[in-house]
Amino acid sequence: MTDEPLLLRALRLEPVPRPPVWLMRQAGRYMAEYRAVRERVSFLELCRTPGLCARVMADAVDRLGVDAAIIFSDILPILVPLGFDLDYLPGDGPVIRNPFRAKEDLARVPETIDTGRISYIFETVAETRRTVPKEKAVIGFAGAPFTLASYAVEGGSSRLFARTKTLMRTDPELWSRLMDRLVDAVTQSLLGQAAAGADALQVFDSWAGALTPDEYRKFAAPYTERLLARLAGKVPVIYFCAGNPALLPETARLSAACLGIDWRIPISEACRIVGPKFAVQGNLDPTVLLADKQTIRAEAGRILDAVGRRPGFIFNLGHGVLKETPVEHAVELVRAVREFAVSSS
Ligand code: 1CP
Repeated sequence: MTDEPLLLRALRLEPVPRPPVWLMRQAGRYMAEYRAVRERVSFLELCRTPGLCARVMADAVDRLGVDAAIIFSDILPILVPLGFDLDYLPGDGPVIRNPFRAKEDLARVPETIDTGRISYIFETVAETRRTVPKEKAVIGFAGAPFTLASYAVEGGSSRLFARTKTLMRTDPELWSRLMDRLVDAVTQSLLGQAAAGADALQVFDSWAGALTPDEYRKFAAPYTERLLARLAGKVPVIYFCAGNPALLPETARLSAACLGIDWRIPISEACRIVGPKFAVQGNLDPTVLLADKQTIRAEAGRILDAVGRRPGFIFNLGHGVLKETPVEHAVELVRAVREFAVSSS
């Protein structure tokens, strides 16, 4: 018996006794233990305290019975060494007080970041690796360049990404200079996380789904590809692009080991589009976890029956756990996936 994490075997498309399972945003506000920690420290302080990050994630992994620990961190703190003034406001989410809007703003975005300013992320990886059992994979992560640019330009969360799209269309040269700097910073972060002991890395492109396939090909994919190419041969990378199944044929050209699939497309259809060369991860609608346990089992079963035996299938949600989710429902989902045996017919 090997204690190599199931997730790593699945990422290499090797046979596994059952699909590995973990949940995006598996530690967070839906868990009482997490809320108790947050009563004592702010979110940014928590991110900057590796021992506490490792504890928060290890407790969630233990409670849920999942096969992987994603490090407890966030995609946005990388913007701080890039010259952005980031804060998280209770209820409103992230804010960037000095957003990127014009040519003059480029001068305050360094070409390379001082990685000393994100060393707490690397320490969180190392500490999480020391804390969780060795048969569980530790996943490092970062935001994709487009998604990070959208926060930098909008100054926070957005629904329409109007400023971001206007900048990229009206000043493609400035857009590309900003994206180059994001690619470099994210590359430094992910290489550092790999060196600190991450078994796999995930790149979150949460908002690239707002683009058309043409725009994605022009304004987002080349930068993501440059990032992925720099990580090639180091550790396997999962690329998760949410919100727009029309982008799948584009994402299937990228140098990732695995593609994350949201819930807006049947998983069998997504697998057909991306072909056999990628592992695939997803795609249960996170709102299913708000329903009763019987419904949760039925919906998970539907996905497992369709692709549970496909080499390289990793069970996950189609986006992050919602904060209204009852923890026992998430536990029940993981139990249902763990009961699925690949050899049964
Ligand atoms: O306590 C709090 O109020 C903070 C809430 C919170 C948490 C728990 C934020 C603020 N970030 C996180 C942790 C986090 N973020 C993790 C690690 C925990 C885990 O997965 O279990 C990860 C992987 C992320 C990644 C993240 N942050 C993404 C990509 C995934 C996704 O959901 O699309 C994005 C877009 C963010 C930005 C962000 N950070 C926090 C919030 C509320 C948001 C989203 C804001 C928005 O909708 O624009």
